[in-house]
Amino acid sequence: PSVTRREDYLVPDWMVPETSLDFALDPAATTVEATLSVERNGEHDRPLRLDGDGLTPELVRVDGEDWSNWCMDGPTLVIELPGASHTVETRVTICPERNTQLMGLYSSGGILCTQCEAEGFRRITFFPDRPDVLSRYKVRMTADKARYPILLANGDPVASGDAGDGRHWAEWGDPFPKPSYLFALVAGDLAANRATFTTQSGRDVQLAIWVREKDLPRTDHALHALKTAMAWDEATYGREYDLDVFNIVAVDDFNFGAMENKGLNIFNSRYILADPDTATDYDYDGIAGVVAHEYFHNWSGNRITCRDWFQLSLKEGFTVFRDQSFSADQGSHAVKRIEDVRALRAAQFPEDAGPLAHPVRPDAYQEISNFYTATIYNKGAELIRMMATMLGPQRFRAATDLYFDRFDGTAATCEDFVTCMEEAGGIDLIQFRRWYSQAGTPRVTATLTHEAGGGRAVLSLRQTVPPTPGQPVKEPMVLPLRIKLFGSDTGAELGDEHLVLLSGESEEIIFEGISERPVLSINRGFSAPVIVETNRTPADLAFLSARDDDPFARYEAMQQLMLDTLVASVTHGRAEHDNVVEAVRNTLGDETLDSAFIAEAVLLPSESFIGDQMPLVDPEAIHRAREALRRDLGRSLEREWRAAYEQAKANRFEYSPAAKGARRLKTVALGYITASGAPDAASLAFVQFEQADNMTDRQGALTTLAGGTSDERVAALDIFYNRYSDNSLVLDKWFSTQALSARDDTPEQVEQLARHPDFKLSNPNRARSLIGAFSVNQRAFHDASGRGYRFVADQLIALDKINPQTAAKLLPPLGRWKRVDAKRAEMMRAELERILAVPGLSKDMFEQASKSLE
Ligand code: HT7
Ligand code: ZN
Repeated sequence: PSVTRREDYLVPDWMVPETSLDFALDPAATTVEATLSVERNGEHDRPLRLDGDGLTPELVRVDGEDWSNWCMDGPTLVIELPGASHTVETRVTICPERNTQLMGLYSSGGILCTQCEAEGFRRITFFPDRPDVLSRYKVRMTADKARYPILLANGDPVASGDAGDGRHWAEWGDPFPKPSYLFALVAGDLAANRATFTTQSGRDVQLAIWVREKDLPRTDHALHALKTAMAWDEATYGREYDLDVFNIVAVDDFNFGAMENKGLNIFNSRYILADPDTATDYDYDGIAGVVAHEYFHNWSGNRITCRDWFQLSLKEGFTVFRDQSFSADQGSHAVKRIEDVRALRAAQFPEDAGPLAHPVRPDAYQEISNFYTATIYNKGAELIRMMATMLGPQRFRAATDLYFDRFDGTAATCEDFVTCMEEAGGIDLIQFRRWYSQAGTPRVTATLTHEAGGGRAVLSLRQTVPPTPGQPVKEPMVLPLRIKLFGSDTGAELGDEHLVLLSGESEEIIFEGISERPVLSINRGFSAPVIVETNRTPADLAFLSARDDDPFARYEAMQQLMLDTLVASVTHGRAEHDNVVEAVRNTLGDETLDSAFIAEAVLLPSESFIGDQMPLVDPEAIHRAREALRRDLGRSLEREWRAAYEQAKANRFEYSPAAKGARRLKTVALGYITASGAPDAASLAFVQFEQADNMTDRQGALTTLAGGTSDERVAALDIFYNRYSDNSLVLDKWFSTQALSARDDTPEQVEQLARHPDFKLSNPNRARSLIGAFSVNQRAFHDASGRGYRFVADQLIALDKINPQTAAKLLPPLGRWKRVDAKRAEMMRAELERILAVPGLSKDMFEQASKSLE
C-alpha cells in the first residue's frame, strides 16, 4: 500500500491562480471542460502533474493549442510545459448516476451534487487536488431545465439563461481563492426556505436552504440555527460572512454529516430536516450544532485552510470547539459539557486505546478519509479548549484574532495556530505541542492525604501516557487540571479553585491551613481529556455528587460512584448498591437542579464504558451487573421515579432547554420504572408512545418497549413503522432502535432486519442505522456465538463494493479484539482475515482491517 507521510511535504510545483469549469450536466454522461491558468512555483523543470481518479483525458490543450506532450502516470495526467505560466485545458466525461461511492459528482434522489473533501475533486476533473493549491473559480453549468431547474455553485451568482433544447445554463463566480476540496455544485428540482441576514457591518446576505418541495416545512429550525450561528460568530469571534449569498442544500445520500463548501454547504438531510413529529430533541440539537459547525468553517477552514491533510485538526478541532461553545451558549453549559465528554469517552477514548490510535496531527496515512476520526475532531477540540483554559477568555480571543488576521487567505498548519496562542497569550507551549504528536489518553493518579494536626493537605499527582501503535515510549504532557478542595464535615470550600499545570511525571501540591478532612474535586469541567484515578471513598463521591459547585464535577462524582460499584459487581459477582441509591435519591430530590442535569446525572454509564474500565470485557457479566443496579434503583426509588415522570408528563411540546430537560427526565424515569419490573410499565410506555405530540417522547417510549418482551413492543414497532414508512430519516430510527435493543435475540433480529425490503446498503444513513448501531451494542455484538462479528463482516464486505469510505468507517469495533477473551478474540480476528482476503478490497478497508490485526 502507498503511504503518505507528513515529513515528505513539499510545496506545490505549480500553482493554479484561476480555474474555469464548464459542466454539461447529465446523470449518465456529464462532460467537464476545465481551463486552468498555471504558474510554475519556483525554479524547477518538473512537469505539471494533475491528479485524476477514474478519468480519461479526451482533450489536452495548452495556450489554446492541441498538446501532445503529455502522458498518464497511473491515474495522474502529466503535462510537460516549457514556460513559467500557461493556460491548460482538459475535457473528461463522468457518470454521476453510477457513482455509488458518493465522492465527486453523484446523484442523490435525482439531485446532482458533489462531495470533494478530501480527494473527490480528482473524480470530477484533472487538478492538483491538494489543499495548498488555492484557486479562484468560475463555474458554468448547462442542464435539462425540467429535471434540474435549480443550478447552484460556490460563491455568488453571475448570470443565467436559456440554452435551447429544453436546457438552461447558469454561471457562478467565487471571488475567494479556495482549495479544490471546497468546490461544489448542485443541480436539482429544489425549493428554498429563504431569509436575509444583515451582518454587523450592514451588508445583507441572502440565505437559502434548498430541499425537495415536500420537505420545505421541516427547514425552519435549520434556518433559525444558521442565523443564530452567524450572529454568534460575529459577537464571539468577530467573524463576519463575506459573500452575498449563503446556500445550503440537503441530500439523502451523504457519507458524512455535512460539508462546508464555500457559500454552498451540502448537508446530509438528517442534519437539516426537523419537525416535532419526526425529529427528537437530540436531532434538533444535532441540526443546530452541525449547521453552526459548517457555517463556522467559513473562517476556520475556508478563509484559512489546511496546508496538507495532516493538519486536518487545524480546521476540524477548532471548528468543533467553536460549535460546542455555540451550542453551550444556546442552553445549559453544564449539560452540553456532559454530552460532549460522554461522546469523547464513547468514541475517542476507545480509539486512542486501540489499534487505530493516532495523534491529533498524524504522521502517515494510506487513505485520508479514514482519518476523519474522533481523535481529529473531538480530541482536537479538547486541545483548543485546554489552550483556551490556559489563556483565559480575553487572551484566547486576542490569539484567535491574531490567527485569523495573520493567516487569512492561506493554507496553514497546527503549528501556526499554536504559535498565535503563544504570542497573543504570552505563554510557552513548547511542551503542550506533545498533545499534537503523541497519541493515547493520559492517565492521572491523584492521591490526597491530610495531616489533621498540621493543617496540611498534600495532593500527589502522577501521569502516564500509554504506548500506542508506533509510539512505544511517551514523554509527559502538560495537563491543565482545575482543582478545588471541600471540607468533608462542613461542606465548605477550602480555598479557591486552582488551575494546576501538571507537566512532569509527578508533582506534589501542598495546601496549608486545611483543618478539616478535605475532599478532592479534580479535573473540574473536564479541563483535560484524561483518565483520573483518585483515592476518594464512595462517601467522598456521594458528597461531591451532592455538594460540588461545579456541575460537571458533580455529574462526574456520581458517574465514578456508579462505575466503581459496577466494576466491583462485575469483578466480585455482586456489590453494595446503597451508596448509589442514596446519591441518586439525593439528586432526584434536589430542587436547585434542572431536569436536564438530573437526567444526565442519574443515568448509568453505558455497558461499553463500563467495559472500558476493565482489563478484559465480559459483556454478559457487565450486562447483568448493570441490569441489577438498574432494577435496584428502579425498585428502591419507584415513588421518586413516578413523581418525576408525572411532573414532566403534562408538558406540551416546546423546543426550549427547560422543556427538553423535562422530556429527557421523563424517559429516563420511564426506563427506571420499567427496570423495576412494575407490572404497569409496558402500558405506561405504550400510552406515552401513542399519546406523544413529539418524536422525543415517542422514540423514548419505543426504545423502552423495544428492550423488553411485552405485547406492546410488537404493536409499537408495527405502528411506528407504518406511520413513518415514507420518511427515511424516521425509518432509520426504527432500524437503530432494534439494533440497540438489550433483548437476548438482538443478533438474530438484526440479521432479519438486514433482509427487510427497506434495508439498503447504498444509503449511508440506513447502513449506519443498522450496522453502526448494532456494533456499539456491546452485548449483542459480542454474542458468544460469534454471529455478531460474522454479520458485521458480511455487511462490510458487501458495502465495500458500493461505498468503501462508509464501510471502512464501520470497521473499528471489529478491531477491538484485544479487549475480549481469547475465544471471542479469535473469532474477531478470523473475520478481519476474511475481510482482508476479499479480492479487490478497497484501500480504505485494507488500511483499517490490516491495522486492526496488528
Ligand atoms: N469537513 C467535512 C468533512 C467531510 C467528509 C470527509 C470525508 C468524506 C466525506 C465527507 N463529507 C464531509 C465535514 C465537516 O467536518 O464539517
Ligand atoms: Zn468540520
